[in-house]
Amino acid sequence: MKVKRFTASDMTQALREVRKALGPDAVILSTGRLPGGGVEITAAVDPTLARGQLPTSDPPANQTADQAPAEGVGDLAELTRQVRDLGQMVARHLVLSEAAQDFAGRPEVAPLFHHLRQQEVAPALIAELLDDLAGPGGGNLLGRLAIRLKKMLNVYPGPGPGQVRPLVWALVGPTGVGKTTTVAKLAASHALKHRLRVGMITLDTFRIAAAEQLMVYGRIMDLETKVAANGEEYARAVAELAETDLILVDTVGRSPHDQGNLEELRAILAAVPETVCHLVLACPTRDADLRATLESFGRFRPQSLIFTKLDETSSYGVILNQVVHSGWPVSYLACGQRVPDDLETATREGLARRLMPPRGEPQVVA
Ligand SMILES: Nc1nc2c(ncn2[C@@H]2O[C@H](COP(=O)(O)OP(=O)(O)OP(=O)(O)O)[C@@H](O)[C@H]2O)c(=O)[nH]1
Ligand SMILES: [Mg+2]
Repeated sequence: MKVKRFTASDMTQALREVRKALGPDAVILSTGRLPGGGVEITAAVDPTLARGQLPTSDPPANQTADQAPAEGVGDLAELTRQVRDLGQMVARHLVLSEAAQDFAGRPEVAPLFHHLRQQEVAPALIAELLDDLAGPGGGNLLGRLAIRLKKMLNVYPGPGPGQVRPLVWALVGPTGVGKTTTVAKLAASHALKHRLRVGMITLDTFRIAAAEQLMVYGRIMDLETKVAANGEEYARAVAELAETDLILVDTVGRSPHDQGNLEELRAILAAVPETVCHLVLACPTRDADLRATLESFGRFRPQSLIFTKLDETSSYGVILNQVVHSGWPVSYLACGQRVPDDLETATREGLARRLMPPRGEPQVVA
């Protein structure tokens, strides 16, 4: 843990210094006003949790998937997580109240500050987005904010040219986030719109009727669909679908705190080394829970994030927060239950638009 003290003329400047020195995952330990004017922040960062270097939760080299961790180790990890979440919550509160004072004194950016706060964008990112936004010449604040948002957001470029076919995409994620529905949407859009040969495999033999759920989609779309219960069957199913362009793999939903079952799923997917995992997350999920999910599912080395259930919320800040925190790009957005209509390919423009104030809101011109 690296702890440092920063002083500056105002809170925004101090936060900028914190971010520059310690990165976006810095936790604010204390803030205060200096007697002679100006502010001070004491901040800390845990280098093992730095942005874009999410722990993969891989078991130690000498620990196999079926070996349970020593008694008490899981409890300690959970306690550490809770203390960290609590620290982040307090820090968020402190930064927000301090930043609110700063931005409230600047009427040209105050409405944008409140809008981004409503969107639940992380305080440190709000400070970065609004810092010096007005600039000396004033000008189009909204335009500049949109540009900054697009720069921060990162989208999946898709498979590179010349990628060996078939592509094998597995959707992993917590329970009930929409993995199976999204597999069906992706299958429909790639088979019907892009005219690719698509096959599907479900590894979900855990839940009653889960495999049947995908088989039904397969029958409706006339796509070959297979069920696999272990690594060997998975490898065989992929081999049998060798004539396709894209194989979509549905997986069983697992809690991010269920390390044993996650490891079991990882071992099954490892039977086909060319498997590319995409992590499915429901947008109406608390930021801290998403963070824990990203850390836990880091073991799958996902190449992209898919956000679902955007239709069930009007706050999209968690998408920006997680993209910046993890360094992983967004590939698709699911905005409803209809297969295949409610799926869109993520673009920087589309994501930034969702985070911007709606058109009807008063324009902020410096
Ligand atoms: N509103 C909304 N509902 C969705 C969306 N995607 C999926 N759902 C619904 O969410 C519920 C769960 O979807 P599934 O596709 O079965 O989720 P899953 O992740 O496969 O669930 P498990 O296999 O049990 O882990 C269903 O009622 C879906 O219709 C979405 O984008 N918006
Ligand atoms: Mg499912």
